[in-house]
Amino acid sequence: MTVKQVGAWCALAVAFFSSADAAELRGTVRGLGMRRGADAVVYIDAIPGRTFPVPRDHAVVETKDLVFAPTVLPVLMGTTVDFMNRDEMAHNVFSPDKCAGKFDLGKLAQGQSRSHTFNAPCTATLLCSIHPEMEGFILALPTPYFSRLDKTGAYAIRDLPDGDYRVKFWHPKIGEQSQRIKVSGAIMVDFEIR
Ligand SMILES: [Cu+2]
Repeated sequence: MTVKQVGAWCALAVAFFSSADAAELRGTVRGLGMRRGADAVVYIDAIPGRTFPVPRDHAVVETKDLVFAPTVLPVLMGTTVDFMNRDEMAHNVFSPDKCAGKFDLGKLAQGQSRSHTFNAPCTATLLCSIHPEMEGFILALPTPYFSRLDKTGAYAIRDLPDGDYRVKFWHPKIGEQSQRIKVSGAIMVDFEIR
């Protein structure tokens, strides 16, 4: 079966495959370029009537070599993120975004860590008041069904119940793209960014 749609976020092909595990949505995103792939996220948008328990484990973003690492981090909303400074110099972490609570963690010395909890769906920009060139992103998402792209542009969203979903793509330079996909069992969907 082939799905063709007009628009920047285009499903190239849909194929069904048998998997030993439960349902799964996976495939590749083409047209991004290798270097930019790691900053891209594919995720399932909010599912009406479904909520998910807040993860107990904290996620971690480091400031290292004058960058936020990882640059883009997807988390389930409700997740607490620890910001750890691994550089010798001091850093600051703040976000001007309302959906992230416009937080400011102050000055972090080497080895220092401070936390913030992302309670609402948000594409939160992370900035450092000391180094204006630093920029990172936390994607606080409404479902735990998300995947960062690997080096080959592949993504995999596992344990996804059957359903009709809005699949979204996000990249800091490209923005958000969205498409409905019907998931039944294990399904493979390749996308192309135009
Ligand atoms: Cu800094």
